[in-house]
Amino acid sequence: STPSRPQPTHPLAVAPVTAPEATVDGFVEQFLRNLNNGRGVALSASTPNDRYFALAATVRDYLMARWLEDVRRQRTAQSKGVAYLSAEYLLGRQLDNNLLATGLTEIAGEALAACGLDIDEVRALEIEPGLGNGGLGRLAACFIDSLATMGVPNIGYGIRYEYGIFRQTFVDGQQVEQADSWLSLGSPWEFPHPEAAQTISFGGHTETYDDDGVVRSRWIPAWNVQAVPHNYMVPGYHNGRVNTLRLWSAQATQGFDLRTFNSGDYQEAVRAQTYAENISKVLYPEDSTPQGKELRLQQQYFFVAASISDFVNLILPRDFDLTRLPERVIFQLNDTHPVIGVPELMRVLVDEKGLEWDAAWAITRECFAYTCHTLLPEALEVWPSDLLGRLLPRHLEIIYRINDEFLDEVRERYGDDEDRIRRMSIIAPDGAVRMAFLATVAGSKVNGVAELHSQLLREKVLPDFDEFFPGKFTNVTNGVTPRRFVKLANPGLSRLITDTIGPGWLTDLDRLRELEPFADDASFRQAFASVKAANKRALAKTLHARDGFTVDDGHMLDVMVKRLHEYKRQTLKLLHIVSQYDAIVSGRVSPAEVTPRTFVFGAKAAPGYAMAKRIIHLINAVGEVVNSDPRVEGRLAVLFPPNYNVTLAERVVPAADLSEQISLAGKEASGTGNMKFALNGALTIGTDDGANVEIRQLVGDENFFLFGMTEPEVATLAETGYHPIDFVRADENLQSALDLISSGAFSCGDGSVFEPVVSNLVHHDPFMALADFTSYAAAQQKVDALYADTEAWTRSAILNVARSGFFSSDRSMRDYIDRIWHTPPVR
Ligand code: Z2T
Repeated sequence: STPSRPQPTHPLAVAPVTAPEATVDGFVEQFLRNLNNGRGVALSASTPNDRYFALAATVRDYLMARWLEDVRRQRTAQSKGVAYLSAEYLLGRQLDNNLLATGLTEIAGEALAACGLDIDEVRALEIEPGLGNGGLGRLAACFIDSLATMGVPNIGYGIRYEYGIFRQTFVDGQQVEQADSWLSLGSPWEFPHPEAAQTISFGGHTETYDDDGVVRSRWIPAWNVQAVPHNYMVPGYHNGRVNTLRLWSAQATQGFDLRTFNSGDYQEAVRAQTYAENISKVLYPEDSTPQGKELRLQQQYFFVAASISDFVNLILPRDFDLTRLPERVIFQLNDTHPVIGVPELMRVLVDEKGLEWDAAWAITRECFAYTCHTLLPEALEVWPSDLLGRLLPRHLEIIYRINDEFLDEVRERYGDDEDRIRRMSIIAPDGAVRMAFLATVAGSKVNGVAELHSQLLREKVLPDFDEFFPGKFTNVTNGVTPRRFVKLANPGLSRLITDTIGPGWLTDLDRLRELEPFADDASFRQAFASVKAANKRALAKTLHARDGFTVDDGHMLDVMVKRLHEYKRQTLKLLHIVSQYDAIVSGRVSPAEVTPRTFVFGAKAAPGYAMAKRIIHLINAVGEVVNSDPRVEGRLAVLFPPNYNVTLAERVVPAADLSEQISLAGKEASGTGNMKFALNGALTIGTDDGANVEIRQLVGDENFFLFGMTEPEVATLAETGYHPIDFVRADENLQSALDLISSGAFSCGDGSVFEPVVSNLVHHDPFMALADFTSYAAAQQKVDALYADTEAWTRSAILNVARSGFFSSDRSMRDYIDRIWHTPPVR
């Protein structure tokens, strides 16, 4: 029931509260009010956590009136908005971002100083919400930042995991996971609304019934949970706009479900409660190999059903004509994780709202669009039909009907081409539901995340669908938010850019082009190089405090940070390091001939991915040996700070000289780290894969170190038969690097420790690292040569920055709006 609307008579009550005054005095007063009234402590008695909470609350207070206004507008205006459905949001820290958005950074610093506090100390307390695995979750966070900055109505929907991506530690060089209890001290950024909880049902069976002569189906669920919304502000940059991120948390219901779940047994009732609340307990840490677990399907349905109901029943007016739903919303499916939303919207429209099937299907097809983020076959989600039928029996029925009608259309077009029908069926021969197919059939558009990826998606993964649905497939190349990854992460570079080309570039990143002529300006190069040097020193400080590492000032910083996966080929990089080390210790080169480099790795392995964990162990083992071998004379260092996350990325990216983007061609859908590095003036050594292709085209061949096979060459080699041993025999540096690992040089003489890694490479090498080694090593020599010419290197680095404006997520959002969403900004 809707509560009655208040009829205020007091003039202060007719509009949302006004923001505190944006002055140091105004900030101090509000901060102290929040500390006293919100935390219940005096400044003199406050803990660092009290101060962090009060500071966050103060920033919130400046955003509140704008937020309430945008929420109101969302309900009353007739405009179309984006409902972004994503199981992951890798947000990173909020405080600095929200200070930046509001323009309060300096005022806040001064205000805290006036209270005798150091804002840097307060800022350091924030635990980042790690509600994502990697690129896909971080992309969602960049997109909602851009939408707010562009004034496009958007709600991000997702899951409020109690535990985000695990905290990685190393014990004897091996990954050990710890729970990420990011909420243990509470979060000052969320607004929980338990009173607005949605009931989400599961299990049971379906039955048919007679509805005035029409046979209809309905779902009799067996149990349910409450989905409690937690709202977060998503402020635009300097534009007074604030969108909403709504994350759902699972809470057990009392009553009905507990009774059906047990027979009055208290122990059992408590168990059932735990079972329900497990749904939002923990993020699945697999980035590319979904495990097909029932709990994961529960998570997916849980947040998608809550989100669709929220939009249809609460955000739209009560009497809204649902045939016009596509005029008000596009549900963007961030990979297949939310695809169960397709049959859910059908169920809502047909079973709950009483629409005819055909009308409901026409609406549904217009309301969804699907983004695919992978090409790895094992990453394409499928759900066994028995599991789906047990958990969501009505949805399985709906999927069967969607498939039957779709295959009828295929038959109409192609006749009884049974082979094609088998290939295109949403239901696989073993009965499993292919979620990417369902998304493709239902989506108004299907997009890949970089040009090459979209092309391979059309030609190799879904060719039958591309032929069947002309115009449905499109590309939107990923992007990253320059607010977080340039302005916040790299204040030095940002200042230099603004001093050189004026302000405005941060919301119009193509304007970085105006830096191009300055690549030839010696004093600009000098300034640019000193920013990079300062960023390196800042990283060195961070790594020293965090992990006790030392970074030598004169070293090139060579960085590979991303999830650990064989297709990304951390082993290729490692083999090159080992071969350089080998060349020194075997006396083939003198240390003086080696360009001094510090290699930085950052990578989490999925906890069940044994090979990935062995590779982490090997990287640490190599580091241990190389870093302490006096024969190296300090020319090489391998650093592997544990627990790489957004917060660390913001330190590492601006400090990097060289960005390693070395996946096997055709495997990395896009990559987004590659964009962050280029925008911060690192040069890329990379394969012709994902968005590397576009980066190289934009920055120019001469400012990019390309190596390795192209995707067609990879395909040909795979077809003709790949024998990694041939490549070992052809390159003696590779041979001896492998031999050195096998000899136990990095495992106290025990060659068996890393034997699985070596033999997997030599005998299988599923991602052809050995085939690309020679070419990689040659490209690394070119890196050394250019690095030796400081001025030429800096010139290239500047051109990387100047020519990477395309990779702003603002541009990605414009592309989605123009090609897929048709949701213009609202003034
Ligand atoms: C992920 O981060 C990505 C793809 C996935 O496929 C799953 C996860 Cl968790 C199911 C990454 C891609 O690997 C990367 O190339 C891309 O840049 C990123 O998504 C964003 O599109």
